[in-house]
Amino acid sequence: MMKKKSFAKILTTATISLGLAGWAASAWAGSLEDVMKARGLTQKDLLAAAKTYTPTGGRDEFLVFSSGGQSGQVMVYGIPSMRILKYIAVFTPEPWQGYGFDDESKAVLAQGKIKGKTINFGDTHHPGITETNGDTDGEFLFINDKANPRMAVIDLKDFETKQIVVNPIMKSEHGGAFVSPNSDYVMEASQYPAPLENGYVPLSKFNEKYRGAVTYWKFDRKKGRLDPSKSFSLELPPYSQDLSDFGKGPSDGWSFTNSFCTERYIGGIEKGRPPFEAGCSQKDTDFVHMVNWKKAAELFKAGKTTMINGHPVIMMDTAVKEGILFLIPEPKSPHGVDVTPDGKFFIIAGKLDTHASVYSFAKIKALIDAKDYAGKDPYGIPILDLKKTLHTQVQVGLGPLHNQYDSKECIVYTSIYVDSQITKWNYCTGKVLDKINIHYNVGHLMAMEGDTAHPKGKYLVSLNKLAIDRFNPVGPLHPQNHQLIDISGDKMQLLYDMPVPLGEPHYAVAIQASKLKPKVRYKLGWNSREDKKSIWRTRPGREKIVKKDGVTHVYGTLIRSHITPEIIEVEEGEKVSLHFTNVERAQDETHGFAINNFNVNLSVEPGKTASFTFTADKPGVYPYYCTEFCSALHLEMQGYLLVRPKGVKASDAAVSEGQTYTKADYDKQIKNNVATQGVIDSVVGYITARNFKSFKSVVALVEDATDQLNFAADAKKKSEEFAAKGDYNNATLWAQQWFQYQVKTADIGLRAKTYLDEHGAVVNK
Ligand code: CUK
Ligand code: CUA
Repeated sequence: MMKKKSFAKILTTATISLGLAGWAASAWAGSLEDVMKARGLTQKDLLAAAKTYTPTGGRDEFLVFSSGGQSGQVMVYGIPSMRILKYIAVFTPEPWQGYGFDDESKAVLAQGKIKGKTINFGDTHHPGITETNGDTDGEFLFINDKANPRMAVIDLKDFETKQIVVNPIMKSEHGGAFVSPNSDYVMEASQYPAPLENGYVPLSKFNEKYRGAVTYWKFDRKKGRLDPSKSFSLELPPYSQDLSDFGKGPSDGWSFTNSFCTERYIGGIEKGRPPFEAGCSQKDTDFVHMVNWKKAAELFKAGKTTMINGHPVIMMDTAVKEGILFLIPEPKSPHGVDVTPDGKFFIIAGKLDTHASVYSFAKIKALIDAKDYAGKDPYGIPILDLKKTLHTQVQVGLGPLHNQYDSKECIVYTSIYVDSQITKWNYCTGKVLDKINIHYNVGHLMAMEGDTAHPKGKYLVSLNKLAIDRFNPVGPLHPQNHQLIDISGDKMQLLYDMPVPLGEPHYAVAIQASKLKPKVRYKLGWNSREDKKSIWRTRPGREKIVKKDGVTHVYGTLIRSHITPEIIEVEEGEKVSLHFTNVERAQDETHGFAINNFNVNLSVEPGKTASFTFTADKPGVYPYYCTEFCSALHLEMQGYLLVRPKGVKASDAAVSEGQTYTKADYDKQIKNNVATQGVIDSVVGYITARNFKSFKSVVALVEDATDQLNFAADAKKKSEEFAAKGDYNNATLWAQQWFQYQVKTADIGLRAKTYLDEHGAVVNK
C-alpha cells in the first residue's frame, strides 16, 4: 500500500514550492525594456498587447459565438482576450461533452436524421442570438447546417444543444439562422435549387420543377424550442438564394434574401459545357427578394398554403397575388445583405463588383405602394427599378462581401475578399474613411453586436479564409485566422491574430458578456437535454439496480471520489441501462464515465443525470472509471462491469482482496485523521475570521466543504461502529474513507482561502 503523506506535510510542501516559483519568475523576467528587446517588440505591439491582455482571473467584455464550419460545432471565445472558452457540440458527436454518447444527447442528434439517415456532420454557417426589440438578449442561440438543411437551438443557460429541426423541403440551405427583432421567427433560405418534393426530377425540368424557398421557423421562447407545427415556407424561383436579414424599425415585418445565379444555369462541365462559375456570373445583376413576412404569417394562418412533404408552403403565385414578394436587382453575384441598425437601409455588396449598394427602404416602400414596377421575372414576381431604390453606391474595394455596423452613426465596415482588406465607410454620405489590410481573404467580419439595433462598437473581428504564413506551420491543413481590430478611433488598428483550429468559421456574433446568465449547476437529477427532472435520477443512499421490461436499470451516483455502484454484474446478452446522477453541489465538479470497449464517455456535470444503454454482448471484465480529474483520489474513482457467460451462476464467494488490517493500522489511521482535523480547523478558522460571506464563490465553497464534513462524520461513525465490534479491517477502511472526505474538505478550504487572499478579504471586526 502506498504511504500516505499527512495533510499537514502536503500543506508545507505546497507553500515552499509556491515561494520558489515566485522567486524564479522575478529573476527571469527583467524589465519591460529587456523583454521588448529580447522579443523584438515595438511600442505599437505593446499597446496592442495592453488592449487584449487579460490578467489572471480577468473576464472578457464580450463573448463571441462563432460558427465552427464543417466541425458541426459552435466556438465560444472572449473579446478582447481572444481566449477560446468552449466548443459547443451541435450536429456532430463530441465525446468530452458526452454529446452523441449519452442517451439524452443521442436523442437530440437523432432529431437531425434525414430520410432515416444519421448525419453526423454539419456545415454550420450563421449563428443568431435571440433578440428583443432588435437587440440580442442572450437567451438562445440558433445555428444552421448548409449541407443538410437543419437548424439547431442552443440554450445559453447551459450552452447545450437542445433541438435540431430538419427542413422538410430544402435540399441545400445557406441563409439561416436569422432572427426576427422579437424572435418570433428564425429564418432559413435555401441555396442550390432542387425540387421541394423528395424524389427524382431531371435537370431538363429545372425551370419548371426546381425551386428555392425560405422557411420561417416559429420560435416558442417559453419552451425554448422551434415549433414545426407553427412554421411555414415560401416557394421561391430556382435562383441560388443566399444570405438573409430581417428588417427592423421602419422595415420591421419585411425580410430580405439575396441570390446569385439568377441565370438559372445548370452546369455540365463533363459534357464540355462551361462550368457553373461561368454560367452563374454572366448577368450584371441578380435579385434581392423582399418578403412581407408578417403578411405571409397571416396567409399561413388563413390556410393559403400547399402541403409539401407535410409542410405548409405559400406558393409563388399566391405570394404574387397577395403582394408579399418583390425582387430588386443587385450587382453582381452578391453575398451579404445587412439591414442598418435603424432599419432605414440595407447594404448589399457584390462579389464581382467593387461597389456596395445602399438601398433605401422608404424609396422601396413608396414604389411598392405606387405599384411602380420595372417588370416581372419569369415567375411573375414584380421587379423594382434598381436606380429608384438606391440611396447610394460606394466603391469599397475588390470583392466586397459582408457588412457590420458601428456604434457611431452611419459607420459601416465591409469585408473585401479579393483585396484582403476591411473598408470603413459612411453609408449616409457615401464616403470611404479608412482601409486596413488583413491576412488573408476575409469572409465575414463581426463588430460587437454589429448586426443589431444598437451596435456596441469598440472591436471588429475579421474572419479570414486563409492563414498562409501567419502561424507556425502545422501541415497542409492550416488553421483559420480571426483577427481582432480596434475600431474605437478614427483609424482601425490591428490588435491580435487568433489561429482557429476548427472548421471554417463563416459568421460569428458577439454579445455583451453581462447579458449572459448561465447557470453553474443543474437542479439535482436533471435531464439537461429535455430541461426537466430525469426519470432516471437518484440520490445518495438510494442507488439501486432494477430489472424492468427486460432491461437492467442501474440507478447510480457520482461524487468525489466514488461511483456507486462499484460492481455491476450482468449476464451475457442482457440489456443494461446505466443512469448516473452527479450529486455534487460544488461548482465545476464534473465527473466523466467511461467503460472499456463500449465506446462511451459521459459528461455528468453537477446535478445532471446521464444515461447509457447497451447490450452486454460479450462475456468479460470491463473496468469503468471517471474520466475527469475530479479530486486527489480521482484515479480510484473506478469500478467493474462483469459480464457472465450465459448460464453461469453468479458466484457469491467472499470477495478476496490484497490486504487486511489490524488494530494497530486502525489506531495509526485515527491518529492521522485527528491531526488532519486540526489542519482543517485552522483553515476554517482563517476563513470564518474574515468577511467570507461577501464573496459568493467562497460561500459556495464553504457549503461544499460543509457537505464533505458531513460525509466525513458519516464515515467516522461507521468506522467507530466496526471498531466497537472489533472488526478492525472494516473499521480501518472506513477510517480511510473518513480521511478521504477530510482531504476533500481541506482542498476546498484551501481554494476558499486562496480566493479570499486574492480578492482582498478583510478580518472581521
Ligand atoms: S458565408 Cu462564408 S464567408 Cu456562409 Cu455567410 Cu460569406
Ligand atoms: Cu470523478 Cu474523477
